[in-house]
Amino acid sequence: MGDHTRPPKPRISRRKLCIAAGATGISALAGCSTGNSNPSQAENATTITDHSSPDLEKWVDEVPRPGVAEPSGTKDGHPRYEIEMSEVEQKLHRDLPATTVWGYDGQFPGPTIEAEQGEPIYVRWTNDLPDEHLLPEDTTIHSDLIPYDMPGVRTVTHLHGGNVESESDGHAQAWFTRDFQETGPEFQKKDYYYINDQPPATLWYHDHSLGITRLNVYAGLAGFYLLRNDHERSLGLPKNEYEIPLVLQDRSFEEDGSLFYPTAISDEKGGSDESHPDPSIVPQFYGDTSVVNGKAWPRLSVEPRLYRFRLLNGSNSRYYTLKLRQYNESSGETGGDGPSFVQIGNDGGLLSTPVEIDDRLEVGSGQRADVVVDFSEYAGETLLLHNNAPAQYRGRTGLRDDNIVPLPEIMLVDVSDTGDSQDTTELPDELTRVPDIPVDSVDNERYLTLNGGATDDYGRQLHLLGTAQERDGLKIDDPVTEKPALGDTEIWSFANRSGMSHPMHLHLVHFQMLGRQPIGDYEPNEDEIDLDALEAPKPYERGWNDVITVDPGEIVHVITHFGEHDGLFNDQTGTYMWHCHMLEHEDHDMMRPFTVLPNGDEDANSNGGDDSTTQR
Ligand SMILES: [Cu+2]
Repeated sequence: MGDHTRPPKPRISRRKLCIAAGATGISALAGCSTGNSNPSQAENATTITDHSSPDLEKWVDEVPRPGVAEPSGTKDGHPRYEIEMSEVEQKLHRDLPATTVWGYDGQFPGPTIEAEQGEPIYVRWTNDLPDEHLLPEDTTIHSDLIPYDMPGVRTVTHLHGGNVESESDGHAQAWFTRDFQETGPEFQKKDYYYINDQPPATLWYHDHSLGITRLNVYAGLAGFYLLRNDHERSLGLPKNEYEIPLVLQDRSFEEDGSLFYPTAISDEKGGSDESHPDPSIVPQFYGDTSVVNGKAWPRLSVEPRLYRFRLLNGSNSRYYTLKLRQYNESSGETGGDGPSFVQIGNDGGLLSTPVEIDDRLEVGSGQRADVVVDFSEYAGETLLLHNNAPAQYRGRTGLRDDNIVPLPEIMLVDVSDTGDSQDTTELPDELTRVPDIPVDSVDNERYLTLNGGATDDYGRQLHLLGTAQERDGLKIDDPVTEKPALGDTEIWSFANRSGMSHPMHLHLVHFQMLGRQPIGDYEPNEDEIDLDALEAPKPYERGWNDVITVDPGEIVHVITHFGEHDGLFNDQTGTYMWHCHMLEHEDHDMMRPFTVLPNGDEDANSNGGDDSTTQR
């Protein structure tokens, strides 16, 4: 479809720009820290806390709707898409010069793929990105696994939440460069096959390349993938202009409109450590500007009626705890509560019944919330989509790090005085059948640890995932320890031994949360999982999930079935990833493989919990 022969645009790297700025005395050029007396840090090393984005006027741009992808042809009788990743200039705010971003089909966020249950599609994700990365790349990350001297930018697209074959899953080492010139060791095919044999859900696609997922997604490589079916359509949920996908992201900018991403780690005093490489990966990223569907500080105009929002946390690290509040635009003050979110679905599809979220709606990185909001009582009012999650989210320990900005204001909502159409939408009491995965069918229990105690060769904190036997953690290229067999039901118990919350994600499968408990209350070699002792899932944690938040000092138990379950999902074998979805953690090094073995393979194992059985 596209012309792949166009040469890459010449570009001056940020480092060269900063050197040039220093030489000409333009010290005010944003992003080039000056007066750095540390000889081992180049002049461009900038921490998160060093940087402030331009002070943009809020609420001047309307929230755009993402475009919709169109197939370019067919393959084996199914629609075939060809979606190119390329570097484009895009206006993210009225007063900000155009920003260089990476888009799918030239768009940030990428175009929405509209898919239908039971109708497979093919997608060829193509890479037409420049030779040099848009953002400073730390070449010490997985330097034994990544050929950093190779020309080109590595990309691979993962369909997040997709119950897909392993060859099309977007394995972190299935990366490829422009025109597939170079490919990673796990690369298997160019045309990804999405069978779409799973319940309708808010899925999304994003980059998943080993070691630079955080940078590729930050540059813009993410988009929605909405899977629908007749049953969902029969529910009469708000549709067309009343159904709006919203990807919430945080970004930071330079004065010239370019994206800012830190290159050095802040310590408690706000400095950076001279022993670190430059640029260095950072432990987490928190931008100071809210970006929704690719617009900074936008406003959304709605009618006084029901809307359906497909909320996606597409930020690298940030948590959102959301509520709509009344808002006085002239004074900037927030007032009382606005309409509640009524959650109708989460990561893996519809809930069995709508759930009104009385308190805050928590959405961790990678998570989706399918919500309905009734604006009919708020005609003529202005509302604020308000977030009260601290940047360094700690769940219920309540610790905060004031060094890093919270992001309380996400988006403004203008409710018009009158609607264009008579709204007859009514939410049904029952949405779909969500069959429980029975705990008495469990074949294996796995005790999986989340750790923050290790450091890498440069003394930087390393987050690692471990097992009951290797509690301090394993690296991505250590042998696969999680090998369920197709048809098995397993409980995965995520034990968070680190100091912060982590949104844990499994590829391929959706799971149901059984509950959470303090880490000391369950020892897999001694205890059975006592379901009655667990704290119940939050309303937004019900149903099918593929990301779950595990707060520090707690264990979260989830149950999943590998393969078709009760007429839902489908059978797949092969290797997939499970990881923390904070992208800085995923890159460094909180990601591990799991392999679904064919049924009857004797290698299928349990890593802990061994002979213990679940008490019910
Ligand atoms: Cu994490």
